[in-house]
Amino acid sequence: MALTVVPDTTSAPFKFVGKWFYASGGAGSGIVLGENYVLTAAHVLAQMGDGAVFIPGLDAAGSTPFGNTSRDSTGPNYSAFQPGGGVDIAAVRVTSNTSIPTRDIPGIVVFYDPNLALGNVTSAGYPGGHSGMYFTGGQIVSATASGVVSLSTDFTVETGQSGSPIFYQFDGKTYTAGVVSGFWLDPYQPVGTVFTPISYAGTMGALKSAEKVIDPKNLPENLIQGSTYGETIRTYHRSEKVFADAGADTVYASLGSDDMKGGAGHDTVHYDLEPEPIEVAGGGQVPVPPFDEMTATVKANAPAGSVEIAFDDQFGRTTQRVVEFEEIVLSLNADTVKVEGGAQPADLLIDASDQLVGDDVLDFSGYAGPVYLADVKDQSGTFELFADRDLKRGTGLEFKRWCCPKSGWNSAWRDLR
Ligand SMILES: [Ca+2]
Ligand SMILES: [Ca+2]
Ligand SMILES: [Ca+2]
Repeated sequence: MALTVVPDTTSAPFKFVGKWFYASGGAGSGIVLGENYVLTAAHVLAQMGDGAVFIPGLDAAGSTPFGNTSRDSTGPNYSAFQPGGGVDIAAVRVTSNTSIPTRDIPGIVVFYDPNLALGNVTSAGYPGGHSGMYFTGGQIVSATASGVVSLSTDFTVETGQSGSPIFYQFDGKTYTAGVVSGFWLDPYQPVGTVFTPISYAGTMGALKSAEKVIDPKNLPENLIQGSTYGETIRTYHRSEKVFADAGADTVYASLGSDDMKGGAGHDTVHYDLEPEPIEVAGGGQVPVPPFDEMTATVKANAPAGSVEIAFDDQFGRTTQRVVEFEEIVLSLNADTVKVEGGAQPADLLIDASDQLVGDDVLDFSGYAGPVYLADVKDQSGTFELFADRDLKRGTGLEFKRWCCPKSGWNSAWRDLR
């Protein structure tokens, strides 16, 4: 669509879009990405210089409804730049977020196959030949594996719009899929860069430097869209919605109130990797308890095996929901695994990593579906395991011993070997 003036730059998502004023003259566009970060094109970062100023919501009259902020040259930034039409995306550290509420910022969407981004997108930015913020839209018509996208020629891009967000709608919400990089002439061809798992990891790493002390409930929620192939999906400190889709997928859990859907295929979610330590204001690090005091509950009457995983982090109790996962690998600190009636995962595997101790509980007494246990044993004498029927041993897994039906559970441990 032709460039259309944004009538109200204080409405979402436009209030997060802003104009970069380079230190030595010149200008670009960008969007507030998170606490103390602005997303833009890497070539905009390369040109802006120290002291560049970013003004979100700037309108044609020159009013600055959310104040302004400036580049924090001490970083850390994330920048991926392949000059000459390649990857061109950057997360730039700024000195403050002005007065914009962090939680209302559009989340990031990352596609494990960039071709999944094909389709309708929109953008807003600051074309240099006009005053004020302008809106445009069109389609992503092709994408490379590294996330370089070609936009339809009706997606109008002029000088100055470099670094404008590419907005993607999903489920009624606006997400930021990447940025406008620029355009080719003769023939006219607007181009951009969308997030890939690599740039998402780098961006989340930079964001974490500012967001690690913020409860994920007060941060935007990101969207991770897997492909129809099996893949390894890593999650980060923000709350994330994960659609692993078809294929045998492996997801590594992290912090935040994540919702994960495994889709078709034999899918595994790991809660056994320690989250990165948290750096605290004033210096020093606090190790994050590795999914401490964890409970896993298969909810009653949940369709297709909805499992709630709860753990304690530095912000208190966090609950994540996983559905359509066949294997759940728990941390060494798993304390309660309670499987209630109604849910029917195809094969629920609990890997307790040989560390259930003390008053830990494994309770399958109300569950009718198949449950596989790996590496579970009593280490200190009071571990309880309830089961109304035979449990099963996972293929190739070390299965120690199991207990009899609940009615006589403490009478006879059995050795499966
Ligand atoms: Ca997949
Ligand atoms: Ca997360
Ligand atoms: Ca899958």
